[in-house]
Amino acid sequence: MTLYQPFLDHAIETLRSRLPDLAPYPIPEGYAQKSAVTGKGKHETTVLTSSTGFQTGKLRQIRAAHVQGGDSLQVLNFVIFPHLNYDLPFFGADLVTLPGGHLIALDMQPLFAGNADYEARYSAPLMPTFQRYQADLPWGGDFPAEAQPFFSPAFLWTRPSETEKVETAVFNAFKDYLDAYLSFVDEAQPIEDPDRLAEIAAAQLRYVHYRAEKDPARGMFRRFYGEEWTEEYIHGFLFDLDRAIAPRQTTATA
Ligand code: DBV
Repeated sequence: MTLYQPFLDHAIETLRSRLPDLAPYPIPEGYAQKSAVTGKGKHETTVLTSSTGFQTGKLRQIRAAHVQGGDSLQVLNFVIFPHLNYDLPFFGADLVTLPGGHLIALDMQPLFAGNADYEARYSAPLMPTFQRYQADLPWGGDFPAEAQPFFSPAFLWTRPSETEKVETAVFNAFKDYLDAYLSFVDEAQPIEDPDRLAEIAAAQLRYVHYRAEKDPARGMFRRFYGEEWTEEYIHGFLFDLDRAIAPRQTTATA
């Protein structure tokens, strides 16, 4: 069973058709695909994590982590990181299916939370769409307070119990949010002002440091693939801005 493959297929097809300069984003050796067998006897399942990466002139990294572990573990984590000379928000989709149900986080995550001008540019145009889906996808309840500054007023956060909701309303919201995001990308102009550039870099690093340190998936990845693989996956691919800014000398691995 795969629940989020259609989301990933749609995203890749849309990126290919709307971003003429789409190019691959390098994925470290041993990280594009990783599988592990878990469980015993008839509960034995294979958990496969597949990674996809792209980049364009305006977008530093477009990446997807797709975890497929049978009916009770399906995850698509799809994030777009703009280059540091654009003040575009992040496109953040965290689509998680666990035995307890579905957890859906979909947002255009702001660089500057609570900033009226920024919200007018990057959230207001999305609010009618947000309101339309919120009627069908009620608020998912509490989530870490420290994560709140990283979400916009259009944050679609919901925990539907019905899989059919994911296949219809969530899928349509994902498509509409991605479509709106790519229109923001089309309009985006490079920033030259040094102070503004410094603010953008600080905001992106704040977001990446928080997500890398608090990645709710860390425990899951460690369980399946071990700590070393997990830390390198998080810091070397999923949230790799530090490496992109100051590429470290890769020590020759024994
Ligand atoms: N989350 C990731 C990556 C994942 C992933 C790379 C590839 O950032 C999966 C895998 N997210 C994942 C899993 C869970 C969550 C939870 C497996 C469930 C963990 C569990 O309950 O066992 C949005 N993701 C969450 C939660 C939120 C998000 C709010 C619930 C966390 C909680 O309740 O403690 N997107 C996520 C997030 C931020 C964001 C936390 C913060 C800025 O942008």
